[in-house]
Amino acid sequence: MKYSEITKKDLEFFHSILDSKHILTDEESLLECASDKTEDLVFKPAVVLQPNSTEDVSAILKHCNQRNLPIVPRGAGTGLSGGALPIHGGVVLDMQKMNRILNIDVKNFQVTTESGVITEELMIAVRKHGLLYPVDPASKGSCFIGGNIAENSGGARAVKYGVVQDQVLNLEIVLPNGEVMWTGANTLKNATGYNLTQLIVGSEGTLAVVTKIVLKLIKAPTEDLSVFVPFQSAKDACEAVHKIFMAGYTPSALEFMERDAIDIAQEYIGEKFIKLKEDINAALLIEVDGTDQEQLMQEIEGIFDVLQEFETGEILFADNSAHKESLWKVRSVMGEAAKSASIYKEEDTVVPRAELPKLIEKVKALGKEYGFHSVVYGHAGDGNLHINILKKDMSDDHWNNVLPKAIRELFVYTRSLGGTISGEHGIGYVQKPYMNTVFSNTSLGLQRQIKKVFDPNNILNPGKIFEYETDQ
Ligand code: 2HG
Ligand code: ZN
Repeated sequence: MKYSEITKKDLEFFHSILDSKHILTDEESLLECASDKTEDLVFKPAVVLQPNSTEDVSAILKHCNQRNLPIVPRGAGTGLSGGALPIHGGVVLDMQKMNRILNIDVKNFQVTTESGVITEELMIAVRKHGLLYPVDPASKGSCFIGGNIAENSGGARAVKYGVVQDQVLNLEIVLPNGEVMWTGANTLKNATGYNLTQLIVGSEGTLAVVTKIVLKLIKAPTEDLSVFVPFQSAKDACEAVHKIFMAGYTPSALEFMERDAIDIAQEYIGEKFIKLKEDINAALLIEVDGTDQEQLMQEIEGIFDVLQEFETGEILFADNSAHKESLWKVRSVMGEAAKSASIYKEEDTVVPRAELPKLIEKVKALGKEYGFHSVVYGHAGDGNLHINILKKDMSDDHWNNVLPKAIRELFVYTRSLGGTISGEHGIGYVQKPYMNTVFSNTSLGLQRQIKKVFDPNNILNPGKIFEYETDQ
């Protein structure tokens, strides 16, 4: 697909819509929007536009559509599959100015927000009303709620409260031709027509630009307890996960981490909150929440009973909020820490949770076979493992030509366990060669046709999820 170049006339048009300070062409701003948190990839756009309203977004999209200019919506750039990379150059639509929380409807447990709001700010705002927006990605302090919609983000609490798709009631979107529409209704139930809301969730900015979001909220639990359980064997830690659920417990978080991930995270933080004995190779970080401390204690004791059959190390019980924060900090910086150590690729495999032990074993076996080092952690309660493959001193040839074979083998295996290749980070740019490990040509063909219905000129975030015309 050949796109037009941005001309002086295009810039003049953008100046007729936006304040000059929201049209960025300086090198620093272009470079800032040239990458996200995906590997070491860099694609420079020609211009960065910062709309302030739905009307701005509409006028910009309409123009790009008429002029055949590629345009890539961008949140905070924390994505891990390259969804925000402007791989064809063109326009980056930086949503950071659309950062208003529009309405907290305390009677109906709903919030309406613009898409450029930082997720944690939204959480804090609703919390003041005793309400909880429960989707808790590790990057919540910087990521935007709009980016979370685009990628269908999850995070640690998804195991009890669900992922983004479970919280979204309605979306205001702008189509590539500039038309503005709402996808659904602000209701808890909706059996009215096709579910366009859910089609947009997770569509990675390829179908429309999300400008407003209506989310459902819950009454915030008042109590929680966290425990850190070291295991001698990573496979055992994974094995314990489904047994906890089978015994009747639903933790609000159930996170897995390998020894390496804990060590790297603590080194990155510069403090050793958790001291592990030599024989410890993995851990589970378990949280339960509710409104009654005593009941939570009973739940934790019940979970300990389940864990008795495994070789565990000394269990750390977070008995004050500082201790709890330290434990969770180790978990939440894990991704950042692994990525600061080396160039990396991150896989986001997800399987039915009883299959986790097989998945972790396969990852390690493939590492031996293909010569790669992986640091694995993730949302074990959801069957979702983040597999960070570190390049370290691997040759470029091995990295570019051999490693993709190992990844393909891992994905085919994941599929054979009933799983899929992304739980919460999306397909974006880097995972699209692997779409055919999980989808038939019929399915890919249907998905491609949906893209064409929304974006016949393929201007909106082109080259993401799959190629527009053909399979890889
Ligand atoms: C994690 O589990 C996250 O550490 C990292 O998936 C991604 O929050 C993020 O941006
Ligand atoms: Zn995650």
